[in-house]
This record gives sequence, structure tokens and C-alpha cells, in this order.
Amino acid sequence: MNYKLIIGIAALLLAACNTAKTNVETQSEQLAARMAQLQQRGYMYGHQDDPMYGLTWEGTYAGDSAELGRSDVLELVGDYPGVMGFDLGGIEMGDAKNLDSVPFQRIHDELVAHVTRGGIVTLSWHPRNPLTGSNAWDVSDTTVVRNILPGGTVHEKFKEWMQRVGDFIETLKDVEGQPVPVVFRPWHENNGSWFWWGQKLCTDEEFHALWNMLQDYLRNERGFTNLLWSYSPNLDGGWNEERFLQRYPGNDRVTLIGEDAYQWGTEEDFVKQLTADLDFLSDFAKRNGKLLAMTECGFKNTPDSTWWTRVLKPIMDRYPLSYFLTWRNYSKEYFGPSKDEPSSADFKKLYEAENTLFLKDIAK
Ligand code: BMA
Repeated sequence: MNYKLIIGIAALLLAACNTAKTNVETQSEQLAARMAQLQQRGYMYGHQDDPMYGLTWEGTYAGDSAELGRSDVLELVGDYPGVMGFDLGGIEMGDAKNLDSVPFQRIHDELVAHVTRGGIVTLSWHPRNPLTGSNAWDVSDTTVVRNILPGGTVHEKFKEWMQRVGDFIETLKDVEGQPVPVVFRPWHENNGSWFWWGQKLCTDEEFHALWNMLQDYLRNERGFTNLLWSYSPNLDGGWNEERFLQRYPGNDRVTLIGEDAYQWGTEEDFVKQLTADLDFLSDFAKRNGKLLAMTECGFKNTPDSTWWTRVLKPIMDRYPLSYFLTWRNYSKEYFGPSKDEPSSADFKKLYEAENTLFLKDIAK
């Protein structure tokens, strides 16, 4: 073979490899494509800690594994949520249980089980305050983020915390040993000031550096291809392009734009703020090719028995949402449905609607 021919074949082989490489989708890209497709049919329902405990049963709070497979949602509508959410708070300490007493082993098992049955999963993280040792809500010190960043007093400690998060993510594999896709949404509700990474607790630059440090570690150093990154600020009511971009991590760093939107005050305020936010966010998401979701929502203890279909659904129907996830059903504070509470009939109506997707609607 002459020299030129060898070079030519080598170039062709290289091109073929590159094409093959770009054609292979990562687990998170496959998940994004699937979510975009499902969104054409409607929005999924999600529930935090769905199979862990419920309004009237203690489940993992009692350390009870005899209630495996139980779910308030399943008991009410006969189907699991399409999306299940779990929280990593506590993993950074090497704890066996998370901040809500759920064993990490159980989170691992339920998460993989839900993906195996065709569902979609999301992980949030309420890490403790690395400077004070207290919880994520400790906002007594405004230098936490600065001190986590390179050169800061707790940088080395935080690197260990990231490593523990990475070690857990590493274990999330299906029966064939393939990493399972996960919607990952760290540093949520960052436009509020109730977490140590919140609006008044760090500068825009510090927030970006915090986001990038965790993402670069998990994505580049650990090489995880199964994390679909979700940026999830809180219900705001005053978004505009300039304000939103101040802390938005960037199009190369985010696949899903979420918003945590609870009704805490009056219905009128909630409807007004959520509508304003979704007007802006749906437009932003469309222009930037992002998925859109309500990554947390609910009305604590659902004091209005018609809230689901009278207040929430008409708003959601107007936007290209991928999913909405209600927070956990804890006996002292619940956000999801249960057969044992007054809004159950209304939630069933929501379930029966054509455009709301539960597990059976989305499982392949
Ligand atoms: C909050 C509350 C807390 C819980 C935390 C993390 O909204 O539900 O009780 O510890 O979320 O799940």
C-alpha cells in the first residue's frame, strides 16, 4: 500500500468513528428526546418520595420495608406517577438515611425500579451547610458559597461531598449495568433566600461558579452521561430576560428549565405569578430549545378540594410542560393526593384527563 492510500484509509476510518460517536446518544440525551416526545401528548404527573411513605402510612419513617410497592397515588388512581422524585440530602455526610429518614439504599432500589418499569426519575439535593454544619436552610452566614469555591475554607470538604454524590450516582445502573437516566436539579429555588445558595447569600458570579464546579466534576471528572440537568428557580412573578439570565447557568449546561411553584398565599396571587412566570419561561425554553417543567408544586395539605382541576390544571393546560411534581406526602405536611383526604375526587378527575400522563401512559 502506498503512503497516500494509507493516509486516505486512516482519514476515512477516523471520519467513520467520529460519525458513529456523534450518532450515539447518551442516556440523558435519550431521556430528553423521550420527554420531548411525551410532551406532545400532555404532561406527566410526578411525586416526591412516592413509594417511601404516605399520608396515613409510615413506610420508611418506621424503617418498614414491608410496605414495598405501596404508593398513595397508586392506591387512589390505580397507577404510579410517571415521574418519581427523591432527595440526596445527607449523602454528603456519608449518612445511611437522607434528611427525611429514607435509606439511600432504598432510594437506589426504588429509583432503579421506577426506571425499569418505564418511569422517569429526578434527584434533588438539600445538602447541609458546610460552614456551620447545620441544614440547607441555615442562612446565617453569607460566605458559604464563597468558601466552597477554590481557595475557600471548606473547599476540600466540599470536594469530598461532591465525591459522595458522585459515588451514589455511580451506583444507579439497570440490570444490564447501564447507567439509568436521571433528571438532576441541584441548587434549586436559588432566586429565594432560604437556602445557603440563595439569591442574597451569594453573588451571580459565585452562584455560577458553584453550579459549574458541581457540574464539571460530575460531567467531566466523573464522566456521567446519564444526568439531565435541570435549572429550577422558585415561583417568582417578575421574570424578564435580564433577571433570568443573571443566574441561568447557560444553554450548554441546562436541558430542562423548571420552576418550583407552590401556592402559599392567595389563589389570586398564585395564578397571577405562575401565569406570568410560565409566559416568560415557556417562551425562553422554546427559544433556547429547553424542556419545561414544574419541578415542585402543590398547595400544602390541599385545603381546597377542587384545587387540582379548578386552579392548577387550567394553567398547566396552556403551556408545553413536560411534567409537574408535587412534593412529598408526609403525615404532618402533604402535597400529593391520597384516598384519605378531601381533594382525592378532584385529583382523580385530573388523572382521567387525556393530557395528564401517569406511568401506564408513558411506559414503553
Ligand atoms: C421541605 C419539607 C421538609 C423536607 C424537605 C426535603 O419542603 O418537606 O420537611 O425535609 O422539603 O424533602
